[in-house]
Amino acid sequence: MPNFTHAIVRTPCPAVVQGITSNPQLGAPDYEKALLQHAAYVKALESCGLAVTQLAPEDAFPDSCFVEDTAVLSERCAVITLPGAQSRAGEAALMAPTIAQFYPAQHIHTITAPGTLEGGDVMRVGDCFYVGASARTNAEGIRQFAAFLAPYGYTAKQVPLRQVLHLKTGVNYLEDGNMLVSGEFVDAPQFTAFHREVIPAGEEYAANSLWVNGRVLVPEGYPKTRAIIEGLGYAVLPVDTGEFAKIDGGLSCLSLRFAPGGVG
Ligand code: CIR
Repeated sequence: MPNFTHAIVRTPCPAVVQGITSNPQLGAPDYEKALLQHAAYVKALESCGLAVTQLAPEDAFPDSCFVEDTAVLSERCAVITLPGAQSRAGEAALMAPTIAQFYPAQHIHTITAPGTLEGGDVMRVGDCFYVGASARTNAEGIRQFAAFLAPYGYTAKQVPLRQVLHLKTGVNYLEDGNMLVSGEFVDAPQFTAFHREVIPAGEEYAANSLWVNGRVLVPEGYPKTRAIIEGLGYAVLPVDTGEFAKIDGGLSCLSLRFAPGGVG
């Protein structure tokens, strides 16, 4: 995978305190803290060499800081998604004009109803895109996605998913053949060819650690996972995402990372 040159983020809006959550017992995010954590996240991306486009907060969409779910970006093409969460469906159209600044129109494709797909369900390994068939991403969305990618020489492989929100909630590729796996993905047959590191019990949230240009962003507060990743030889950048964790958001969800126009 080529290094990323760009990232897109969206500043959390005040309504982020009403973001969708499967863990209401954790309480709502503190808005001011979320803003500070988001700013530190942007700095971490910049320190990895990315030019970060920061979009304005959108209060109509509480979860709109989780831009990863609105698009899948590669060197050769861009796919605007259609989030399966009803309150988030409009976020994709909101992102489209920004994508158009980076990709020629003929290389931008858009998932349409009845298809749904969220970027958190897409994990790239080289030219293969694994797609979680989740409550948010349906078979028709995956079919459209695979058809969009095929002419560019990319493939899409469906991964069944039963327990977690998105595919990348539980499994992430760190490049170099290394993969972090947790829960239902520990023995998933799709991933047995990789060097898999199992996330220790109690640190499942850190399965969503993020490779960026040879370094790995790791959520703060997960020392065992950090040690595992350092043991693989990566320099680690700890980033506090505690406020986003309260509404099921992880490190990858908060940005789109890409290198447009690298190939073809
Ligand atoms: C949601 O439920 O959609 C948000 N509260 C969290 C989205 C997390 N996104 C991601 O994992 N890519």
